[in-house]
Amino acid sequence: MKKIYFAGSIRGGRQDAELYNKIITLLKQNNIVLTEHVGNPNLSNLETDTTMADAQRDAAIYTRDTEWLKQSDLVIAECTTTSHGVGYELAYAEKLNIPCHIFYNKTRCRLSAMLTGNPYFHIHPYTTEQELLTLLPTL
Ligand code: 6IA
Repeated sequence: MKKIYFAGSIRGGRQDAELYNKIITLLKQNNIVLTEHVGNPNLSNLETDTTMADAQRDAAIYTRDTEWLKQSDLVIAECTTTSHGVGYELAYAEKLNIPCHIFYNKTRCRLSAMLTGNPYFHIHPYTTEQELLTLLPTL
């Protein structure tokens, strides 16, 4: 089974969280998804947990996520909602030579030229959710 790092917006905005959840559920049928939390609809509440200092928590997230990236065989990113973190993860994965597939809804956003202009990335514009979900098992 492939280890997949799924990347989707968290602080960039959670409007596509339900879609992330569907993608993760589908990918989990035949793969290990290292980043299941990205599809968690309650993540915004967890994010406001004040039991740990912000800097300490963010450092722990960065360390854990970059460790997972290093272990992954494939990165799949849903980029319709713009996210600094997802952009960073894609650049990080490129440096590690991990194949990266980027999906975005072309009726809702225009992807950054830093992604579309880089031939390293496999970019999949889509118009309907179904189109995206049908493409996933072919990767
Ligand atoms: O800039 P963003 O927050 O939108 O970046 C989203 C990306 O960064 C995702 O693909 C994640 O892999 C990673 N990331 C950002 N924040 C978190 C996070 N937050 N947990 C895990 N990965 C993250 C806190 C969760 C909570 C349980 C306290």
